[in-house]
Amino acid sequence: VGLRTHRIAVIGAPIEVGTSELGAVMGPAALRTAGLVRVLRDLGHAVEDLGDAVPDGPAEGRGLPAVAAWTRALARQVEAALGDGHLPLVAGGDHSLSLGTVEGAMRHCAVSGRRLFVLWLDAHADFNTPETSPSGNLHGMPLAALCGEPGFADLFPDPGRVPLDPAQIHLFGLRSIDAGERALVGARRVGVTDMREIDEFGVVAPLRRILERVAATDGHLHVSFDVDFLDPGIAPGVGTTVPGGATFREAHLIMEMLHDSGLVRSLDVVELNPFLDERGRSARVLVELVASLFGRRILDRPAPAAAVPSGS
Ligand code: HAR
Ligand code: MN
Ligand code: MN
Ligand code: MN
Repeated sequence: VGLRTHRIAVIGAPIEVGTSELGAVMGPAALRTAGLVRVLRDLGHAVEDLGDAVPDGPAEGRGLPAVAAWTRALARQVEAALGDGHLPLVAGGDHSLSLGTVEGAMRHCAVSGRRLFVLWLDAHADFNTPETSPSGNLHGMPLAALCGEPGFADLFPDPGRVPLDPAQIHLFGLRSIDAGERALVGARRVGVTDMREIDEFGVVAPLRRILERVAATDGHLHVSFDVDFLDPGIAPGVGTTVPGGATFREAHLIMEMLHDSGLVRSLDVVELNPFLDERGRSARVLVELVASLFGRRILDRPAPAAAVPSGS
């Protein structure tokens, strides 16, 4: 696997209307401060920092109208970046921003003809509806909304919109799920690799299966990386820490495998809350991991043949 260079469009999404914990609005700035753009350029990528997105409409309060305004803006920007041949890297901001990024990727895939797959690296399933949510926070609901579950009126007003198929989603790292959400994830047959599976088999076997599935159709892999996927011991800067998260080495290996697959075409880095961080630690860990996803490697040796799907 040689060095792949991309044209990367970095888009800040300073959004915290989807959560009750303030501070995620500072996430994009902290990621830039930790060297996000510089690190990618040093790897040889052409990086355009498009600055921070601006909501398309009033975005006050924590309700659906505010999230809808962000969703419109981000969907449009991500679709445009992909159409331009860029790989959009959207830096958040709470996880409701993925309503926009995944929607943008869906619209692009409707044109490119590639099948979209969404890899959701997260402690949570983010598959609540307003009905099942214990908190009412929209960052716990984006996947349900994208899949067309009821209760999200006006978020996607186009009556002809084809919802995301839950079979195109794979939750990875799951260890916190609400009762109603669990029932829904099961009923809709969302792909899941929970922490129990990672404890028993490691990250390589389950991730390889996912990558093989995407590679089979040369699909578009959208990766949505929630900081709380990581163990709070290495990434405390997030409002919803859950014990027992991925270690640095697990996450690092995942990033290397994603890179070697060549399948990632869009990326979210979400839920960083610098107000809760400890001296920039979490932001720095995230930048390290992003660098690995974009080709930083320890040695210039071919990846072990067993670790990557063939043909890429
Ligand atoms: N499941 C809980 C809820 O809906 C917590 C969701 C937290 N979500 C995120 N993103 N931090 O994964 O309120
Ligand atoms: Mn450009
Ligand atoms: Mn999340
Ligand atoms: Mn989460």
